[in-house]
Formats: sequence, structure tokens, C-alpha cells
Amino acid sequence: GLRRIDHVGIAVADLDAAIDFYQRTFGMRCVHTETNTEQGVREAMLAVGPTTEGGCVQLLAPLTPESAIAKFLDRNGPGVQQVAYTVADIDAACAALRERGLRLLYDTPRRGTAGSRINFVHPKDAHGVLIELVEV
Ligand code: CMX
Repeated sequence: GLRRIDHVGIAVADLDAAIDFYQRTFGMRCVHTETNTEQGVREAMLAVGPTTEGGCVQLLAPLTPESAIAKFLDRNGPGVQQVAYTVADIDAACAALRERGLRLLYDTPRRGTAGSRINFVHPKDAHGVLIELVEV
């Protein structure tokens, strides 16, 4: 089952400007940045509270025009792109959701932030929200 909200993912055009905005406006702390070429993103994790236990905001900027984030920005402009929940066993979680008829985007989990194993529920099967599962 799900444990907690890991992060809310927000698509942005300019990663550095967005990091600066969240740090200065809300006092969030940038705890991690990385480039994930497989996902086509440059990303930053900002802790909402004093530790990441309070959940994070994940800022996502496109690496290429064909990436999922570039497509999202073209269609919607900047904004919330996904909500991510932690699970202890992603293989079991995906199997359970498939059994309930939900479409998982990947047959097997792929590499997410900091080498974590991730998969996504299609937004059309989740009331219009792209749901990410992160194994922690
Ligand atoms: N949230 C809600 N709805 C979304 C959406 C999103 N993020 N992305 C697309 N949709 C909607 C589209 O608006 C479209 O709706 P309509 O048919 O009503 O117009 C519908 O879903 C299907 O769109 P599609 O053309 O079939 O699919 P897309 O090419 O837009 O791709 C998705 C959508 C979710 C399959 C793709 O974005 C994807 O593979 N995402 C997973 C990977 C990802 O998001 N990586 C970036 C983050 C990396 C990380 O977290 O580490």
C-alpha cells in the first residue's frame, strides 16, 4: 500500500528561476538536483519542511523538445504535472493496481530520482492525475 506523499511534481521552463522562487518565497530548501536523460528532465527536489519527511516539491524542466515535460508545457504551460506516493514494494503495488484494471505506463519499473525505482499510473485511469509510485 501507499505510505505517504513523496513529492508533487511541477513542470517549469526555467529550473534555476523556479528553484530561486521556491527558496525565497517559501523558504524551501533544495536538497537534490539531477539530470535524468531517460526521463528527459533536469530536476530539483525541495524539502517543504525542515526534513524531507514533510514531502517535497519536485521541479521538472525539459531536456529535449520531445520529452514528457516539454509536451506538458506546450499543452498546459507550467503547473502541477504529477503526484508521487511512496511504496515499500513497487512490484507488488503495480501488480495490485493492474489487477484493479489501471494502466501502468511501464511493464517494469524504471530509474527515477536518485536511482529509485518508479512507475506511473496513466492520468486517464486516475481522475486526470498522473500518479507516480516511488519505491523507498
Ligand atoms: N497530468 C494529467 N493529464 C495528463 C498529463 C499529466 N501529466 N499528461 C497528459 N495528460 C492527458 C492529456 O492532456 C491527454 O488528455 P486528452 O486526451 O483529454 O487531451 C491524455 O492525458 C493522454 O495524452 P496522450 O497524448 O496519450 O499522452 P501524452 O503523450 O501527453 O503523455 C503521459 C502522457 C502521462 C503518458 C506521459 O507524460 C508520460 O509518459 N509520463 C511519464 C513520465 C514522466 O512524466 N516523466 C517526467 C517526470 C520524471 C520524474 O518524475 O522523474
